[in-house]
Amino acid sequence: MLNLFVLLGGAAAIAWVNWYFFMAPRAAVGAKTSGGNQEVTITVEGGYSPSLIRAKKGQPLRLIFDRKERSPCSEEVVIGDFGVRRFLTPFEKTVIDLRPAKAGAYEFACGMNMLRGRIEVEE
Ligand SMILES: [Cu+2]
Repeated sequence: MLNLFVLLGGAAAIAWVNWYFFMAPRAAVGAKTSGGNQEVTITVEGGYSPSLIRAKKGQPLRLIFDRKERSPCSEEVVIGDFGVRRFLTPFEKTVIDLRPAKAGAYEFACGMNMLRGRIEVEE
């Protein structure tokens, strides 16, 4: 009987972790635009905040990663679709300039693919 509870508890914990990391609702933040340049600052601390970014296609998009921790998990950011893999210095801002040519969803993640975010590029 006790074993069953342990098993159920474990299953519930796994389900929660999956929901938290992959399905929890996230508020989208639109990149600020000035003179055709889009810019958004992303705080890196146990995750990306915001983790869902909206941008317009065909316009330069500047992501400013503001890393507020030393945790090895977040030391690299990877934006596969743009061929970007960059080291984020702790307690500094790292600028990554993109120019999304096509509408679509582009994932970014830490080097281990644990922390995740998404850029949604609209027409
Ligand atoms: Cu990581």
